[in-house]
Amino acid sequence: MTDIVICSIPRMSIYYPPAAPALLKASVEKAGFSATTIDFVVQFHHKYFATNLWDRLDRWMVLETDDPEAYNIIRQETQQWADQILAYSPKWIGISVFTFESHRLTKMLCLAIRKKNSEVRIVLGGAGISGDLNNVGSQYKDLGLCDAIISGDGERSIIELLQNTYNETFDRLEDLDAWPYADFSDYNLDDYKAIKERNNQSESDSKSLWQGYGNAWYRSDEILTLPIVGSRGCVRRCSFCDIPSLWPKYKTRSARNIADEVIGQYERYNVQRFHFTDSLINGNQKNFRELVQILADYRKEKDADFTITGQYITRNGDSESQEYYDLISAAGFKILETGIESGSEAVRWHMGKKFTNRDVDMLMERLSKAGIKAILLLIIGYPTETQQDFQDTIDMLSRYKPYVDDGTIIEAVLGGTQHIQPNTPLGRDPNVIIEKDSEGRLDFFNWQYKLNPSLTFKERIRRRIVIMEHAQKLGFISPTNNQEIEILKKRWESFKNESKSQSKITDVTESRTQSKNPSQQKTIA
Ligand code: B12
Ligand code: SF4
Repeated sequence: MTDIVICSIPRMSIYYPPAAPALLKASVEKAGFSATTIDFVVQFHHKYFATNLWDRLDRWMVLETDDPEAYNIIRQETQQWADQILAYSPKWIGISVFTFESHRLTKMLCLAIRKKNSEVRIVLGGAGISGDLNNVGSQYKDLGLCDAIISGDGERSIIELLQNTYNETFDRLEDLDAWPYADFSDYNLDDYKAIKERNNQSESDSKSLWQGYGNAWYRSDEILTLPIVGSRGCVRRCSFCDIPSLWPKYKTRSARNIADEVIGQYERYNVQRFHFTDSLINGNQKNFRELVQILADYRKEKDADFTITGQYITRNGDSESQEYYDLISAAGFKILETGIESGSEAVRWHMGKKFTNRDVDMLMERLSKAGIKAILLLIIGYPTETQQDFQDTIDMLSRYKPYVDDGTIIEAVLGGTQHIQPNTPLGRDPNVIIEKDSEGRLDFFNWQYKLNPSLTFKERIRRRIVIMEHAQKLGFISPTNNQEIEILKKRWESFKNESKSQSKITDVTESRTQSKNPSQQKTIA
């Protein structure tokens, strides 16, 4: 008998064990209740990854394909998962819905649980519920699939739920240091090791591409990675980003508090890598510098070998120095993901990114000298992007080829062209017209910007393909290419079907030839 079972469900890449249930378990137990966490993501991955079914199952979740075989497998899985959960005789079952890509599966799991036990109560939480524009969580509640939904940070609300005082308010925690560290004790952390071994045994080349990010070859040779949630929200307000609307205030844990968790988990589990889930690890520069100093001192003193990855904002290069990057490296920071977004300063300025090409040049040079690797995040087809702006991005990639060659830039994420969310400054811009799909829903990929009418959806896709070919020629690796192109292809198909007047549009997302390196393949299988 347990008060609550909290489970993670696909679709999540398994670069590390899911953070949310581990944090919620720690908070719930500190408040005097019992909690058990189950990770169905890793179970599902172990069973299907590297089999011929993997892509179909993944497509069923992401592209919502009408595939009876995939549906039947998911139905069987969710029934087994329901048995596994119910074996704990919980009062509550919490399902962590990581993104909208888990909605279909959430529904199946709720149905499976309901069918087997009509007494147990179900609560849904996670970013796939909190930030969902279609309010799927509320719809599921209205349909009786669940009994409660928790939006925003879950730590305080889930305790209130168990105390029967929860009143459905969207919560954001104030003092992050006051909450306990993640508790991974229910997970078999060995399950998250040896991914490289499994990859080597795989039957097809494409699965690691479709799953993308978490399984890229150069990340998989780590023994164990754990997530760390250092801050929530963001200090910037980029025009295309919904993070500031989801987290109106940026909050960070103190450097000491973060370092204590890193050191504690390292000493307990011999963690080889930590990944910060933060929108920006250097949002608060003072705190970040302090963290870096504490970790650099610890690593030196104990000869500790853990490394760290996370998302990092490029800042004014003149306010930083090579010594600073050497210290970041000494603290263990090994890969920084940074949203450069465009090679055009005009585009970046419109986005609100607040750094120049010179700042990026300085950053690349310093990272290279400090032995830190970079992942560049790019957006193709931003509303104001002209042909010249696009050319600037192409030129930037050419300029950075030496950093690909010396191993500094390990990946360029080209994305799925600009997607405009309504809860962003771009979404509120009267010059942005978002089209509707055949079911009358807003199609956030298919938009027009009145001030740049030649940037049609077709032109955005064209640019995405042109830059992909350019990046591949230069040797950039983009492991999520296949997935991004396939999503665009689906969008394009639905756009074509609706645009009767455009019946002669050619399919700009058609398959291309494969590169030998699986991580560089761009073919849609
Ligand atoms: C790290 C990250 C990733 C990583 C790692 C993913 C992974 N497997 O762990 C990568 C880069 C791979 C990734 C990819 C994607 N991501 Co992402 N990602 C994030 C990020 C930055 C942090 C997530 C995180 O771990 N946070 C820390 C944990 C603790 O927070 P949490 O899961 O939200 O949990 C808290 C609450 O939600 C709640 N809660 C969670 N579960 C439960 C369960 C119960 C029962 C309760 C009561 C409460 C509760 O309590 C927790 C503690 O407060 C967030 C943005 C952000 N800053 O949060 C986006 C975010 C989650 N990602 C998002 C999206 C859309 C994606 C992609 C679909 C993007 C794409 N188009 O490919 C893919 C999907 C990949 C996948 N299937 O794994 C969106 C989700 C929006 C939505 N409504 O669907 C977010 C919010 C970003 C955004 N700007 O909108 N992502
Ligand atoms: S894009 Fe990154 S830096 Fe900009 S607001 Fe969003 S999370 Fe912050």
